[in-house]
Amino acid sequence: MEPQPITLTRHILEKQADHPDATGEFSIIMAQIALAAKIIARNMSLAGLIDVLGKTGETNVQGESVQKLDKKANDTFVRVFEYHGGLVRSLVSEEMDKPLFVGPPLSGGRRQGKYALFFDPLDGSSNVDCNFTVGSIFSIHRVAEPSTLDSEVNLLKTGAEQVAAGYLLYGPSTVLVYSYGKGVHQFTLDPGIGEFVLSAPHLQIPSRGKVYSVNEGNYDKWPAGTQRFVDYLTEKDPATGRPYSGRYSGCLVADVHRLLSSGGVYLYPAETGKADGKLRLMYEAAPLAFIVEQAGGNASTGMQRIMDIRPETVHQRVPLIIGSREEVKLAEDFIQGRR
Ligand code: AFP
Repeated sequence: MEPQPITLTRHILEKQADHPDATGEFSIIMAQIALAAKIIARNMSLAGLIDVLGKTGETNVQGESVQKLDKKANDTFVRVFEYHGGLVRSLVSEEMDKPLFVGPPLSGGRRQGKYALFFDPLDGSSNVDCNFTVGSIFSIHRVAEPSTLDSEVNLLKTGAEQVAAGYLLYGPSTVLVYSYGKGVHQFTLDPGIGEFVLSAPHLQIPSRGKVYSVNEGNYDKWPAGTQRFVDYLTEKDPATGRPYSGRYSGCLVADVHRLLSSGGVYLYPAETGKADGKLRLMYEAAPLAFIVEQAGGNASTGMQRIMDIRPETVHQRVPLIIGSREEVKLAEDFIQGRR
C-alpha cells in the first residue's frame, strides 16, 4: 500500500500532541497562514489575466511604492485573521504603518488572544511583473496574556523569542517552510487536492557552500570590510573553492531557500547613508534567521547575532548576512577586521 501523504494539518496536529498543555490556537494559526498562502498563490497564478499587476500609486511605511499584489496579499492575511477573531491579537505587516489589533475586545480595554503575527505579505514583489519568484514571510510571537493592554511596546520581541517562523515561496510550485523550534520542515502545495504535503522533513543547510547572493550594484556604498569579503569570494583560488558563483533573484525568500539546499551566503549589508541596510528585522531578517539557525546555519549583522537584537520599533531595519555557518563566520571576520 502506498504511504499516505503527510499534510501540513496532520503534521501540526501530531506535533501538538507533544505539548499536552497546547490549546490548539497555534495549530489553527498555521492552518490560517496556509489558507492565506493558497489564496495568494491563486491570485498570483492569474496575474496578467485579472487586474493585479503594476503599482497602486501609494507608498508604504518603508517609503517604497506599493504593488497591487502587495496590497492584495496584505488584505488576504488581514481578512483571514480578522475573520478568525481571537486567534491572534495583533498583526504587524510591512504594508501597514501601525500594528493592527484584531483580537475581540474584552472588558477594560483588554483583548483576547495571546499571539501576534508579523508578516511580509509579498517579498520581492517587483518580481511579479516579470513572472519571477516571490514569497511571503511570517513570524509568530507570544506577546501577552489576555489581561495585558495592547501597545506597540509589547510587540518588541527578539528573534530568539519567536514561537515559530517560516516562509512561502511562490515558484514553479508553492512551498511552505516552517519551524516551531524543532527543526525545519518543507511542504509543497499539491494543487490537485489543495493541501500542503510534507516534501522534506528536517532540512539541514550545508556548513559551507559555493554560492553568494548580493546586489553587487551597491558595491561602492558598502563598508570596506564588506567589500573585502565579496572581493575574497570572487577571487580565483581553486584550493579554497573560489570563486563562488553569484546568484541574486531580488527576492530574499528565494535566495535563502536556495541556500538551504546548496549552502552559501546571502547579504544585504549596511550602506553609506543607510547604516541599517534595507531589510526589516521583525518580519524579514528574524524569521529567516530562526529558520536558518534551526537548519544549522547562522544569521548576523556582521557584528551581532540577528536573533539577539531587541527591536526599538516594529519596522526597524537591519543589515543581514545569512546562510552557511562557515561563510557567515568569514563575513564577520572581514567586517570586524580580523581578516
Ligand atoms: P520588496 O519586498 O519590497 O519587494 O523588497 C525585496 C527585498 O526586501 C528582498 O526580498 C530582496 O532581497 C531585496 O529587497 C532586494 O533589494 P534590491 O532591489 O535593493 O537588491
